[in-house]
Amino acid sequence: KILIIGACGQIGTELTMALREKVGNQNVIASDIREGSPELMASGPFEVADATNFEQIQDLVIQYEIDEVYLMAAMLSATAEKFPMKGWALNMNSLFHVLNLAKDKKVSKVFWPSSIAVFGPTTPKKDTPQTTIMEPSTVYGISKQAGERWCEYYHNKFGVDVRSIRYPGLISYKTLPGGGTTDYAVEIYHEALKNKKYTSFLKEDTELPMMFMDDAIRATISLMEAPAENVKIRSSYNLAALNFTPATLTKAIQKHIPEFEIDYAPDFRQAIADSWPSSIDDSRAREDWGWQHEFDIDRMTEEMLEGIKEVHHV
Ligand code: VAH
Repeated sequence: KILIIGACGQIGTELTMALREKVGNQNVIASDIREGSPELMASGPFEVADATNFEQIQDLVIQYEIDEVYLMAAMLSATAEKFPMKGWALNMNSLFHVLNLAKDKKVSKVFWPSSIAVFGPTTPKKDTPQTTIMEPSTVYGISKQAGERWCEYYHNKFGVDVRSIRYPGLISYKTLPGGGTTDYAVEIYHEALKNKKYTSFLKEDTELPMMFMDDAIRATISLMEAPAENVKIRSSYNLAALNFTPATLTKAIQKHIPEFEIDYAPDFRQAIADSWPSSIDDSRAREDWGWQHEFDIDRMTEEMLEGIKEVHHV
């Protein structure tokens, strides 16, 4: 049985639907601090739980005889800058609860998401290597770097089978992201369809590593299904698909909506984006467990525009 904590989030929602498709609805228990989309709620067991409350998580693990936990609950980069201590508490305490349940053999496998936010202003920005200087300058990035250290420690010290991916900015249409710095790349599609114009909170030449959600979900499941001996990195794997700027994304959208216009009004999130890499070297994920992205910017743009029309009736 699988427990997904944070099942109503941007990744959690699609991960829940994909895993239910794969292993059967009743074998995937979705949990979050509040209820989720009607589609998610209708598709299988759901439990309201606080990811920072050990007893609540332990009760779910025992009650449903959980084998694997995907811990997708977190406070993202922009919001965590507004509430540093809440962001640290949520991102770290939830991880300790799940790692300790695994250490006590109450669960056999853990997935925990890291992020390109673990890299900072002193990290090489182009083709950022798997192992390199990491001085994250955001609360979220600090929590992800610390989390990676703890995952590797619990694996090496207690044999915990925890696996992790440093997600780039993720782009999807089934749920709106909350509080991220890469969210402009989701909002822009909704605005292009609704208003044919968008004001970007990042400058036009801000290049960031990005990925369509379908690729991210497939990578997550592929890593979790890989033989343990192939998962040689137990901090977190670099993962990449594409990297683009708001200007490049605008051109991809204008192929479908020629009259779409963008203007730029950078806000506090520009400094966060400026501290992150512009492209990632994910050769270790390709070598160790056969990662290969499938969506380029044009295919992603088609999927996003079609998906938004369908799901949000624009
Ligand atoms: C954020 N979408 O913007 C997340 C992600 C790399 C970006 O961590 O905070």
